[in-house]
Amino acid sequence: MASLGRHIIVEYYDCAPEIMNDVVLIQESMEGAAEIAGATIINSTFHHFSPYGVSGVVVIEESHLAIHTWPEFGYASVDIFTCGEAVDPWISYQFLKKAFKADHGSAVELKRGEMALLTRKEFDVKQLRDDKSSDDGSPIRTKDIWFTERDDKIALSLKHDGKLYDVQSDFQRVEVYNTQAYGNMLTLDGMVMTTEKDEYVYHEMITHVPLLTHPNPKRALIIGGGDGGTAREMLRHEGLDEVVMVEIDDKVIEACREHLSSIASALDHPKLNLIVDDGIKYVKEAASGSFDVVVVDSTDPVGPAEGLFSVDFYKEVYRILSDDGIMITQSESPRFNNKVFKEIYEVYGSIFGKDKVHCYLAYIPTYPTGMWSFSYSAKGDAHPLNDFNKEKSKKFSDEQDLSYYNEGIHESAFALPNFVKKMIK
Ligand code: SPD
Repeated sequence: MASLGRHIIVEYYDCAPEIMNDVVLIQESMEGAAEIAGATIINSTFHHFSPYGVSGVVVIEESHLAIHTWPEFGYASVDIFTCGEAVDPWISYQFLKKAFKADHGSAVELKRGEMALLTRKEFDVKQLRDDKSSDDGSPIRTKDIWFTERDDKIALSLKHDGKLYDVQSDFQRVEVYNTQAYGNMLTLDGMVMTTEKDEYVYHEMITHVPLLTHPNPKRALIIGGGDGGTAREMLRHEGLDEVVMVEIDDKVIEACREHLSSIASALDHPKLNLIVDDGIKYVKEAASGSFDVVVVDSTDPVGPAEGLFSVDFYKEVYRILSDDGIMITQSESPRFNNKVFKEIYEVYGSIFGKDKVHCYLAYIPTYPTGMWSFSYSAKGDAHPLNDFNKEKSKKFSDEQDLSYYNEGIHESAFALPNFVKKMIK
């Protein structure tokens, strides 16, 4: 052997872009490439980046295989480094070229640790060795796949066991991941929308605050909310006669019915009128004064939800509210989306009147920064603190066995940190 190891540095061009963005398939291919070459896998870690791109490494007893992909160029850069004679890295190279459907590839081989240049050092090998008495000698294999929602400056990563749903709808990429910490998770265009384990914070806060403040809500409208969580919470309020929900994307509903059934559990409720259509159009065509509560349960202001953040849309919402009606919106993270946050509060103030608009907060670990805001805007005089009935709220929370909302949370959610107060002053 003329060297300790062989390192081939590989370029794969014109690969299938959808493969270059499929973290599960890439991980399986990289592990397959290691195994077919005769390597022993110890561990592998892969990340999917939002909106696209995959990085990962497979650690093998004989060294490692690493990858980074650029789906937008159909390109992958790969390192295959093997030590000893037993593993042939060129077998991995050929395997991956096929797996990635690469039109062409190129590779250079470097000899690592030229024997001619190495001198064996004298040392006591026993002292450097781990105590092996407690293990049976076989490597423990572990596997990590990560979903990452990434912005320019911050990222949120969640480890998962694979993707359960992946459809490009007419509006957005709809995916469901099986995360290890938060259960099944819905993402739209690579952004976390809801997870089984923390969804209750968002859905309880977006519904019970207005419904326990309004004196006698009868008709409620949800714009968006295709996962069904907001509808599920609303339908706990027996006084409501009807809940209309207008979701633009039937694939979101399909994904959640199939994989987030605890959130989508009320989508067939007899009082729910579920409409698959454009919420902006629905609001424009709805009769004036026809809803007591309107909840805008939207995605972030990019893609299909952009129009839900416009002045014209909120003016229409104002029009369709009854005289003492309340509008609630998810109003992003004050820290993370500070520009949008400031702008929308200005708009709400200009439509409802400054003193009729209030911001409240909740803590949602899977959203950027964890601090999330909701806006409360009243057409009439319903004040979220002066007009809410503490006893009724406590009774409701106890009877319904809620996980987040209670009378104390209702009040304290409106206590804002100074930096948030300044932003909406
Ligand atoms: N960045 C996350 C914003 C998500 C807001 N909507 C979530 C929908 C849950 N029903």
